[in-house]
Amino acid sequence: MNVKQKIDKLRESINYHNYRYYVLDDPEVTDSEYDRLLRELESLEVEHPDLVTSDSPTQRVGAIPLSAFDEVKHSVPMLSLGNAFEEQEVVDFDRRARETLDTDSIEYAVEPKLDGLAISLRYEKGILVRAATRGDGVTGEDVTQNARTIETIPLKLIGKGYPDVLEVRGEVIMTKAGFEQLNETQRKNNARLFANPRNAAAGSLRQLDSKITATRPLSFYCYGVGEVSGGALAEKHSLIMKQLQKWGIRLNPENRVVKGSKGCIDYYQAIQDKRNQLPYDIDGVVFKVNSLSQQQELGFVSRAPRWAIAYKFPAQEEMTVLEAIDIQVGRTGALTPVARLEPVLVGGVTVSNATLHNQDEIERLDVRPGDTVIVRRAGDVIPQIVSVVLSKRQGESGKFKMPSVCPVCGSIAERIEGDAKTFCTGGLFCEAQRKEAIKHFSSRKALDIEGLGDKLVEQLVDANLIHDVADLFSLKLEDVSALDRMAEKSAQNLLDALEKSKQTTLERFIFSLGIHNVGETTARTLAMHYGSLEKLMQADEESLLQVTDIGPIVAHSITTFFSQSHNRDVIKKLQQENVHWPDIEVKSEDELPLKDKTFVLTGTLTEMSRSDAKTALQALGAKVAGSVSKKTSYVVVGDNPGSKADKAQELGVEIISEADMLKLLS
Ligand code: 9MJ
Repeated sequence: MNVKQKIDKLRESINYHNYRYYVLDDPEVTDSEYDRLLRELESLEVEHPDLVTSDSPTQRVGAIPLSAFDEVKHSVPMLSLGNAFEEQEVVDFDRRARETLDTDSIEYAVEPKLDGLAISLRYEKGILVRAATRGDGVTGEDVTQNARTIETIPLKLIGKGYPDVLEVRGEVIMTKAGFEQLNETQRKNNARLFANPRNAAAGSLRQLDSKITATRPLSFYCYGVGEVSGGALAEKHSLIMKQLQKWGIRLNPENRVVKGSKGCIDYYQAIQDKRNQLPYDIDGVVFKVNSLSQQQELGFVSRAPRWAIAYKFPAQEEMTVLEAIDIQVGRTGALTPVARLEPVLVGGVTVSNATLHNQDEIERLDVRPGDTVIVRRAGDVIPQIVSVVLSKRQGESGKFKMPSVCPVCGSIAERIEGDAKTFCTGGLFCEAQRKEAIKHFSSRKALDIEGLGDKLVEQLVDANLIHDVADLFSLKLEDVSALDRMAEKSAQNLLDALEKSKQTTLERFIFSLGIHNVGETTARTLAMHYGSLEKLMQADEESLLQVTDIGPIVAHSITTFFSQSHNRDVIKKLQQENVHWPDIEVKSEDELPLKDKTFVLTGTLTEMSRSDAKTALQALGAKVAGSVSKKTSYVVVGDNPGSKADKAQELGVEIISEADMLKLLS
């Protein structure tokens, strides 16, 4: 086989696997096998650039950015659809069609109505030569470069028998999951958020730089054809769709064929019931007379066919007035602004609240009490405010600002740089956080109170038996055994476990306080550095910044926590209940046990993350390096270690397991 034949074979194989994966949703090879084929093709093409063709599966991205889109005149206009909002309109549509056709019953091809952007893909001799948006139906924009980056759009048809010219029409969409992910990335990059998947799909397809489009999770479903010449297609819409599928075009798996208006209405119901489970947004269903000769007989009114109709679901977006912005304190202490709305029916459900996420979101929307807003409810998700109708803003309501104290407990509420959320710093004290704080306090890595699970904490708080963590230690046997499903024996076990937990370690105690940004590793570092709680409580930010791996955010969280009298009160109460620990002899830098030792970590650790292991090693004076050299003292090998383990062997550096490292740490 010569190189050209090899390349052709690889392309054919990749196109076939794309078809199995995207069109049939039934892959024949693993992702890694697919990647291997693609890489093999890529490297052959690098060696033989003269053999690269534009329909090669390696050539999806790469064109240089455009300054504007060219216009494309559609050779066959792209249709719009008439709408029905009520059952009666569907019944009337079917009756009119039956009368025109002089028949008792009509067969319909029925499809979900995807909420994306219509696109026309022109294949000439099986090669994608142009992609155009719908535009006004007569003239659209040439988005070929962008469409080529969408993996569900084949660059080349597979199989045989397709017409010389075949325009495939359908919808470019973004899945709900893809949309959420994209907005998450946009949020992280401080970039503009998209209001809904449709806008995100539109914004992504209409990028002048196709490299950006390539990063966006777009996909394509076909629902019709435009120009067909140099070959003929089947006599029914549903059969044409099946032909296209065989040539590698993706169809919606929900497409069906039904009889009469009853079949159409039943389908509408079935899809509506499924709407929230579908991975993409739809705004209704489409009914199409299946027979092409019947379609021809029915003809058009202006640009909408008399043989098709869209039956729309109730809208998911409505307009209403934002009455106020309230603050809710979550179980983790996060302060979340909540929009109180004048109640409005959205998609059949009355909406009176919507989340506003955080200060950034409020600023992005520039939403103020009194504003008229667009509210969107998609499925089960919490309703969102999409935008403000600025033209309806009256007077000058001030911009909204997050409060500086927690509305539940009055503790300082803080937004730390780099975090979008504002948090209450009341920790142990805040009623909103009470249950979570107590669960954390008793958890395995904190005071490790055996038998005090999440359910029991909730019962104890709900029964008003405890208000803060210190109250745990004054629980009485009769109180506990009176709880649901609590026999005297297990109540006594709990009291014993509480008694036992009083003897703890400094690092566990620091961790148990639930100070923001202080996890178990930081707690250990602090314990080792300060040796006693008193010293830690007295430390100022400057002192804290001297501690290994403690930066300004963590330092600030710690000083804020201890600066609040109610937090100090709870600690005092705990000590009065005889929660105690031995102080730690603080070693100077020179005395640290792993001083002069250099560690390299490789592979996945199971007991702690690599970064926690690094901090723990550093706390004992060790250095942690990124690569193995003769100076390395130990290479710690986790699961699936990389080449560092081989290098260690080569250099004769001692290799130890994660368990060995934990022994050194303890
Ligand atoms: C959508 N948007 O899903 C049509 N559509 O047919 C389906 N749109 C359509 N069909 C003719 N499934 C014109 C538009």
